[in-house]
Amino acid sequence: MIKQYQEELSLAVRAAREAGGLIRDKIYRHQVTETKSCLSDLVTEVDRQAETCIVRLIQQHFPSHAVVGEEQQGNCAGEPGGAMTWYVDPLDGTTNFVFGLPFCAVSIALAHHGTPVLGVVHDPLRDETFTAVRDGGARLNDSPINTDHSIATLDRSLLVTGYPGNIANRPRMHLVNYRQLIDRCNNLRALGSAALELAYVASGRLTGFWEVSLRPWDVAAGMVLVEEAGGTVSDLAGRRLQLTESVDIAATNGLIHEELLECLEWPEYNEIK
Ligand code: 2AM
Ligand code: CA
Ligand code: CA
Ligand code: CA
Repeated sequence: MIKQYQEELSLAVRAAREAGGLIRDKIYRHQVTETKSCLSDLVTEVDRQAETCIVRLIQQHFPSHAVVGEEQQGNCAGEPGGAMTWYVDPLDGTTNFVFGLPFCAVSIALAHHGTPVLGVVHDPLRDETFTAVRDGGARLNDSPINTDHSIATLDRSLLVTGYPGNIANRPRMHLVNYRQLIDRCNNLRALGSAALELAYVASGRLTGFWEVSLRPWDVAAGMVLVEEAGGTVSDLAGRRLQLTESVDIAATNGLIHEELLECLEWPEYNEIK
């Protein structure tokens, strides 16, 4: 079998580890923070430095590829409109990072005509690198990983969700979903890094994840990880996930997917009401 995207994978791992070094060096120090769209939307020098480091490496090695990064403020490096687009979240879990809560990650994905084909999520504080290439399986460092197929019902599932901070326009939907699921699952967490939470679903540490109003760089890498680890990823209506401006995502071990979706409201529901 011809292994695809191996050069891209090594570069993504190298970039994620370099950026991760910056995060590891700075996490327990005081952070100078700025706010973006609202008071809870934080950014630090480390977010920007890590992104510069990753984008520079990608552009050096793959000058014809487009690169979309969270801190580029809408500017896309490289050639937009081509077949290959990288999605870079240099520091996923900035709020945790700012507070010194050790749960954050670097997330790098490559998409081919909009379909994510490669994902790397690197946790610099535990030195854990989750990788996956489409049709090539998922790994944690050098070992293959799988979603947890020993759990088939919500009442045995450890679920995770998040509050992206920009849900002000959909608070009701968020509370309804939270209320529904807390009653139905074994337990529910909110750990603050969507990329790392998806990597944990891929490696079986969590059974399922949902979150609304995320951005493509939050989910693109984790989506490949979960699918390659044997899980299922969709939007909240069960359709194939598209990397649009705003992303609502459900990702599970596959076995609980339908039951999770049955408990979740999806945005169109609000519009219909
Ligand atoms: P970030 O740390 O890269 O911004 C937390 O639920 C998840 O939502 C994280 O992956 C976080 O990514 C993302 N997120 C997006 N917008 C956010 C915001 N305004 N405040 C906090 N988290 C946000
Ligand atoms: Ca952010
Ligand atoms: Ca993010
Ligand atoms: Ca980020």
